[in-house]
Amino acid sequence: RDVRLDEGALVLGGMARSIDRALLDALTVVERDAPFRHLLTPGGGLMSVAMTNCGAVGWVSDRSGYRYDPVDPESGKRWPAMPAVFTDLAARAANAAGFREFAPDVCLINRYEPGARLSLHQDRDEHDLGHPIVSVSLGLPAIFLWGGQQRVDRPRRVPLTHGDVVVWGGPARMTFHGVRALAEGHHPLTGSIRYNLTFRRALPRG
Ligand code: MD5
Ligand code: FE
Repeated sequence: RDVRLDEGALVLGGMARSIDRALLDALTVVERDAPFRHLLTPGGGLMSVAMTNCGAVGWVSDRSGYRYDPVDPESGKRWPAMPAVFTDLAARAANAAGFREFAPDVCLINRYEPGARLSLHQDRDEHDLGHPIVSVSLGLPAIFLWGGQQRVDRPRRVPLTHGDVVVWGGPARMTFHGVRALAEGHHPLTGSIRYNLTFRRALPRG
């Protein structure tokens, strides 16, 4: 069930399934203090994916650009702490892919409703791109688009389902990627929603 997509990208099929309820319960707590919101892009459009964060910083976007911010601009307060069940899973997944002592300082949480999508992009707002990103899919399945090092490279379609964990690192870290528009459906734990948790090391240590 574990598939290496390429050097540096490892799919740990279903790794989070056994703790799915604990993850979703923890998400409910995060959401209470930092509700999901549709961010404005620098171009002025609203993202179809709704987002929130937990950890020392959070990824945000507005008319001025993208950044990691220690404060949630909606509340003016710090982001909720990262739940232990999140931190523990991220560290175990990174270890399984050969990244020792991964200490994420942010978990960006994406919420997809039917029709929501993520167009092809690279994740390059983090200080040290040597750290991996760990992503956890929960709820409805999605088709992940796994491109190349250049935007024009034709992406492969990778189905990601409930409980799948992917570790993206090394040469894969800067790959162009996206998520196709979510199809309608029903999942017993999330209803008509897909969640994706992405664990990142955004800031330098210290
Ligand atoms: C998602 N989220 O399914 C994806 C999963 C995001 C985002 O893309 O930026 O929030 S993370 C997929 C990912 C992260 C870093 C590198 C690569 C893929 N990659 O090299 O393909 O909501
Ligand atoms: Fe991304």
